[in-house]
Amino acid sequence: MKITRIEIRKLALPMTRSFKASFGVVTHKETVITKLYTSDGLVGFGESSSLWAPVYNHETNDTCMYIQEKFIAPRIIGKNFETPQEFREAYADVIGNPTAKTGPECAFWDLVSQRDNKSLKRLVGGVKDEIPVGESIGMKPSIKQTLDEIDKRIAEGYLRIKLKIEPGWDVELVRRVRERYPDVTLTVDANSAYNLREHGKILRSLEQFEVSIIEQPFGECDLVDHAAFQSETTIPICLDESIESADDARSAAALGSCKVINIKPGRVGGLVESVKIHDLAAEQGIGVFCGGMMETGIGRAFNIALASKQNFSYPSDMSPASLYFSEDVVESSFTVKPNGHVDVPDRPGLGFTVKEDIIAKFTKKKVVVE
Ligand code: OSB
Ligand code: MG
Repeated sequence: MKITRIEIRKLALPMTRSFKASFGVVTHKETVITKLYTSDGLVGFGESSSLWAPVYNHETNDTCMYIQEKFIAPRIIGKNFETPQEFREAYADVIGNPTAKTGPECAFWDLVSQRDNKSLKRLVGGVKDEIPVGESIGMKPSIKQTLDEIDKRIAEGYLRIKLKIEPGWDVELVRRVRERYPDVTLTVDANSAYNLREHGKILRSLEQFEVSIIEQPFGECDLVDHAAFQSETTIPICLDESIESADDARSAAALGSCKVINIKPGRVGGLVESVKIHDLAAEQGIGVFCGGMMETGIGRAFNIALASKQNFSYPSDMSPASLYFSEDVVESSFTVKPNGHVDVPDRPGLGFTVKEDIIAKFTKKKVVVE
């Protein structure tokens, strides 16, 4: 398939409520949507969902747009590619910036899916018809408000509750949630807010509340302290920010830094690298779940396909866009069923119909390269 045109747009999406984590508060969500055109008349969509500032990883929505326009577009325009593996080779000399690379790569998967008349699920080797999901609960002004939100999600069927934590918003919160829900699968996510020397004891005290995962307690480059802590605690550590590639996953496995990996296509450059991490984790006995970057229905379509692979044994962060945004960019996106699962589409393309008028409505900046 010959790529003839790329449209890169930054969208600003009105949020129904803000989302707070240890890195800051997301009050208005921006994301980058990439559209690829081929000489055969196909179009494919992908998403690079980053944040307003480099507070989660080193990227932002603006750096994603810049890297795509200046360094990815010139390497793919006018060229022929048959497979996603071949496609990403075209910009393999561009170091890092995995979130920027995710939009174009996923848009190419969308094209391949349409060309081969084969769902994304089948293309990535997915085996499940439905995937278990949980919600990531942002930090609230009070524990009471947190419990109110958890009440709703549990009533809706969500199978796991992940609490965002930071020093001072941890033990008491977990105690109260555990008191109210003795049986719920409970995980915590610190987004790197702790360090081993100061906080090892506090984090270990979460063992008494049967927390099933501590996600990314320490710095993103700190595989060594994660390994030291994993050897001291019975709670499985899950790495998120630390894993930007299959090589990072290999290092973490060799050091014993985690027992679980949160695989986000948007953090590792797309589905090719995500599948590599999935396979490596399966070999190494590391569990995985699919995380998210509060994507729209476009980005979520790729996450769902990925999460239908065999080794995704933990519930994924797959709440529908409606939990964050007043309008989504796809028509009738997925819903969480009363059994806490989301159906995996099995038709060619995204599996959801893109609403181009909504994309246009929320476009803040647009760049075209052809
Ligand atoms: O650490 O998993 C994270 C959102 C933005 C940035 C980082 C994270 C998150 C979430 C929400 O936890 C996950 C989602 O539903 O997309
Ligand atoms: Mg996380």
